[in-house]
Formats: sequence, C-alpha cells, structure tokens
Amino acid sequence: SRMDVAPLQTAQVDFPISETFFRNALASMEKTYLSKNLTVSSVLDFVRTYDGGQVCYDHFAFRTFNVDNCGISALAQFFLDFGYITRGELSFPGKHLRALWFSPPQHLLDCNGEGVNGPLPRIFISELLVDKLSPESQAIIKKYTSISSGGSKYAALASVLGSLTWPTPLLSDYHRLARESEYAAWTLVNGYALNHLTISVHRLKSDVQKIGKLNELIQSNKFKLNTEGGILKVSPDGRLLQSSTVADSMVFHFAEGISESVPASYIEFAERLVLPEYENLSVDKILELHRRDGFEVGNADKIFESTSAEQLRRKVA
Ligand code: OOG
Ligand code: NI
Repeated sequence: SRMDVAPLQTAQVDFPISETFFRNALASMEKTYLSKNLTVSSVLDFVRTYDGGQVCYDHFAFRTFNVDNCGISALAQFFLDFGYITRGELSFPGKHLRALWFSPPQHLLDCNGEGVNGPLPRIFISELLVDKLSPESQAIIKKYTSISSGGSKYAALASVLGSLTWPTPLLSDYHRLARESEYAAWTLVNGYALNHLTISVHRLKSDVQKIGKLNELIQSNKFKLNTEGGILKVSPDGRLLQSSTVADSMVFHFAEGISESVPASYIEFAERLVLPEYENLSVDKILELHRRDGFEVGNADKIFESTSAEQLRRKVA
C-alpha cells in the first residue's frame, strides 16, 4: 500500500547523520566552549537577556593544521555527512592560512528556534599551511600531528569533548611556535575546540539588531572588543558587518608540569544586510537567503587577531 513507501522526507535519507544527532553534537561543542570561556558565556547571557530571549547563530569557526590529514577536511567530513555544502574558499597568504566555508541544508537555514535548535550555522574552517613555516616550526607541529593520524577520523569528537587528539604539548614547543605563528600556537593547545560562535545580529529583536548599537552596549558593560583595524569590520560591498570580543584566556597544563595562561576562544557578532535586489521586500518576507552571504577576507584577517597576544594585553590593561 502507499503507506509502505517513502516514510521519510528526502533531505535526511541521503546522509548518514540524523538531525537529532547533529544538533546534539553542536550542543556539546557549544557546551564545551562555554564552560571554558567565561567571558563568552557572560556576553551570550547578557545579549540573550537584553534582547528578550532568542539568540540565533550565524556560524561556528574552527582552526586546523593542514598536515597528516588533520586539516580542514578532517573536521569538514562531519558537516558534509549531515548535508552541508562546500561554498567558498578564502586565502590569507600573510598568515599562511586558507579557509573554506560551508552552508547547511537550505531548509534548515530559515527554521524556527534558537541557538543550536534554531537555524543552523554556517561553518568556517581554516587551516595553517604548515609547509610555509620554518623547518623548526614544521618539525614541532608534525611531532604532534604524526602521532595523531586519527585526527581525520575523530576531529568532530575532539571538538565535542574539548580534548586534543595529540599528546599534551611542551611549553617550549608552544613558545617556539608562538614566535612565528600565533595561529599555530593557538591550534597546538586548543586543537579542534570551537574557536568562536557568532551571534546572528540581524535576527535579534530589539535595537541591538543593528551591530553599531550592539557594540556600544557590549562595551558599556565593560566587555572588550577586538580593535584590530577598528572595532567594526565592513566588507567592501558594505553588507557584511562583523565584530568580536577579545579571547578569554585559560590556564594550560603543559607536559613539563608547568601551567601557563594561553588564549582560548572568543565570540563574534555578524550583521548581514539585505541584498540590493531584495531591498523592497516587506520585512516579514525577508529570509536569510535574501541577505549578504559568505565571508570576507578583509574582515576575517582582522577577526583572526581576536586571539592575539596584542589584543589579550589590551584586555587586562
Ligand atoms: C577565524 C577568523 C575569521 C570570520 O567570520 O571571518 C572569522 C578565526 O579566528 O579562526 O571568524
Ligand atoms: Ni567568524
């Protein structure tokens, strides 16, 4: 009979991961991140309370090393297996980085709900082009990634757990890498941990749905924003507006038995303006797909600095 066929809707059946499993994994990544980054938790609570309850996420971002199968593809597989689509590439030659971004299945970009139960975030994953570093730095990174060849299989699990896939680093290795690439040093001690999640500013309900207002409110409550290139990062087309906090720091227990404070994660804010071709749509008809999509090299280049020693020094000053 007809009841026997097609019990499931099309979108889910082609992919090995169910929506419930996927959202639970995102929730665990978020929980791990919030538990380690108290400023981030405070900012998120503060925005949620001020705005009246519902905060949606624009994107989640991660960092990786492009050696021993530990790069972008290691973590991307989890999202691709749920139906995410690879959308664009960004390149940062000055920082020896490259990034890819991914968008969720179309029907989950404009659904109801908040946080990880709401519209699904885009995913931004960058990787350090390790062969562009000095032989010494390359050797340090490969010492860890070569032990962690399972990196490609367990990256998502590592992010959920908040655990490194490689052995606990030496402080001497951390210091040596930090001199040449702060990104390398960050990734050595944070691994696949969520680097930041981003509040979807235009989806807020109160006056802070304009990012200028939100930045003022955040700062008037003594939270420090990343000032690199100015607080507000604006794409050349003027339609992607971003800002971010300065990262929290955490005490890391290094292999020598020494504990030292290192940069952890931050939170970002993104406002996506309506594209020119949809500007006369009535407000209630505007969907996420009518807005400026994607990322911008010029903005991202400055946002990377949210974990820099220079920005962290400003935070305690
Ligand atoms: C990512 C920085 C770039 C964006 O939205 O353009 C970024 C990072 O710090 O790893 O988040
Ligand atoms: Ni971001």
